[in-house]
Amino acid sequence: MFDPSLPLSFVTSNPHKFEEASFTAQSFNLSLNHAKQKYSEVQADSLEEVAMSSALNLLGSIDPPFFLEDAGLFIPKLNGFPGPYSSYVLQTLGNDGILSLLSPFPDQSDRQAYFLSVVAFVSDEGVRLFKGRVDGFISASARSKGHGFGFDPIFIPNETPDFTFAELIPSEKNHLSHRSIALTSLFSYLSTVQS
Ligand code: ITT
Repeated sequence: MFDPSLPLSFVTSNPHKFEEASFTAQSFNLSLNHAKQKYSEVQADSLEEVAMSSALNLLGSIDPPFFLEDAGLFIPKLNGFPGPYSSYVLQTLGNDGILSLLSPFPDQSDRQAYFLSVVAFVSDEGVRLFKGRVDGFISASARSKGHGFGFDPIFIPNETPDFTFAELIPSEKNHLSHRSIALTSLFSYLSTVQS
């Protein structure tokens, strides 16, 4: 059972992720508490494994209910790279590094990419995973109007082929994003189990 009058914590060190999640929560009349902390993540081949193991690790130190999210950018032409290693790759190669890796492949069909989000919701009843995916392609160069974060300047969702995520205003990104899809699924579930 979930009591919507109690605060629901989102454990994340990333203020952009928290802002986006709060935006989605508003449409469900939920308010989120930012449990701002960096937690250790296992190295694994799937976001599901990373999210599940992070949730189980945090169970000892944070009172449920809470949720966390593991997200990543997947590029099929690069065999799914950077995928679960997105954080490390963004810090080391950056968006320019991804653009360089794809520079031999100018055709849009070779530049397909998708973001995945796996949200792990922890309650007294255990851990439940919710997923979201948005498909698009990698731009020829980084483009931003100052919105978004991370890989947003190089990711163009299929629904807005002229704009990167970083060129969309927050409500437009939120309408399409992997994160809002996963969280809409979590918040819809919560509305069915309210006490
Ligand atoms: P927490 O783990 O503390 O929540 P994080 O920033 O490390 O924060 P993730 O592991 O989920 O979050 O994200 C992996 C990387 O992917 C990270 O470098 C993000 O900046 C990037 N990323 C995640 N979601 C994104 C999005 O919606 N747009 C652009 N980049 C994103």
